[in-house]
Amino acid sequence: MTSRNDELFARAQRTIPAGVNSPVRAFRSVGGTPRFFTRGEGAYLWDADGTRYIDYVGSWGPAIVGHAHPAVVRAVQDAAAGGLSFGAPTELEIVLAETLVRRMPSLELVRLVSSGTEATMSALRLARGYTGRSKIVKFEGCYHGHGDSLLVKAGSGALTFGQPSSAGVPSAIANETIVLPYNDSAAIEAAFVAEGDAIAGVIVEPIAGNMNLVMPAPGFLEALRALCHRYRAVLIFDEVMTGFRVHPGGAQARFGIVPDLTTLGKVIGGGMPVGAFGGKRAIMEKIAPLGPVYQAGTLSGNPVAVAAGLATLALTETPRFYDRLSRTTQTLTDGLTAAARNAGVTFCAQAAGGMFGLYFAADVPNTFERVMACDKEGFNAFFHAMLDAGIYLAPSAYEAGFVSAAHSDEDIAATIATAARAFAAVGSDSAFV
Ligand code: HOZ
Repeated sequence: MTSRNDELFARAQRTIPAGVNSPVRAFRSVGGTPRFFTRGEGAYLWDADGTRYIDYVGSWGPAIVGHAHPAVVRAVQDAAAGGLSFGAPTELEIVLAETLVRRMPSLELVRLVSSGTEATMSALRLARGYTGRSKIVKFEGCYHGHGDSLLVKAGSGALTFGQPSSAGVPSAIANETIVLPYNDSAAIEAAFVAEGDAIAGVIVEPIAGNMNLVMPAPGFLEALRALCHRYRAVLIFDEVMTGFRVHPGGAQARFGIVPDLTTLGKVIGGGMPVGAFGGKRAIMEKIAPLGPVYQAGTLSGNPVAVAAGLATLALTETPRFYDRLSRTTQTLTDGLTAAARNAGVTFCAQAAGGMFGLYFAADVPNTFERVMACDKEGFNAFFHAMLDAGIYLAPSAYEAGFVSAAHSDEDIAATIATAARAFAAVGSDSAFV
């Protein structure tokens, strides 16, 4: 019998490229039919066939308090009733800026935009405008949205589909991007020695979440900080994913490193389109109309989106919010690791705050090469076994997973029990062990 998901997927492909509005959603890497969701509540999603899933994608990060939290929905309804968009300043956007600055003190000034991609594109332009230099350093497997300068050896969907460097990016732009291996302090030092006076900035995911999940090696972020300081380049932490997800003050607070600029998104919009970039006053003052670097947006600081973000951030400020979120995520990854071991499956997992990585490998990878060496077929088999049993994981071996405050102990236990059956059922498959 054809499912409603199949029907919708066939229909979608008639008018939308590959039937989706963002590539990873197409399930091309794992195969099969994407689920078309009709509803989300707490830790759960329901698809067009009425099937319920425990959700570990969380809209790719924003849903940190779970789906449709009543306080967030109320804030959105109240804001919407007062008008959807004015294209003019509101008090609420000041409150969001004040909240971000309080929680992330490296932000001396912050500007709101509508997506993480916009935030990273603007931060790069600002780094170039501030320094008067043109080259940007990024790391292989890191993804910073789909801006031209950043789609060179990128992670996420670009990596998933084997096109880490996009067609359509002029070589004149790609040539301004220096790509180095993540976690390789010697390589970045060598790049600065060779081209230090041409490097405007270094952009990095302080925990990489778009090539599965890769933690920074001890000393790596410190080396970036010291080198950017020495060569007067702008250090940009892309915290679109990690911001207010791995620590109350983001990855920069977790590791005690102060970047020059930070980009944010996802959690700060609570599921609505909000991004932000901010940092040192002297750099941010180069932004128009204070300075010569232009950036603008009709929907920037949109009142409904800002209301959702503020309500979400307020919910994360309850005592022990991050302790519990981290514990829940750790319980999940410990349980999955134990279930795989019992089934004799080569697998490991790790948690970072409310993010996690799953690896069909003996050891947790700390480089791009080691991520690429993980057993992708094993992941795909596991993904489908879990999906069939009502657990929704990211449909790619190269994406991090996300846990929300709405995931109960029972949800985690049910997920581990399901994984134990999935590992046992497919564990004897040679592609999986
Ligand atoms: N690039 C996003 C994950 N890292 C996926 C965005 C989406 O499909 O919504």
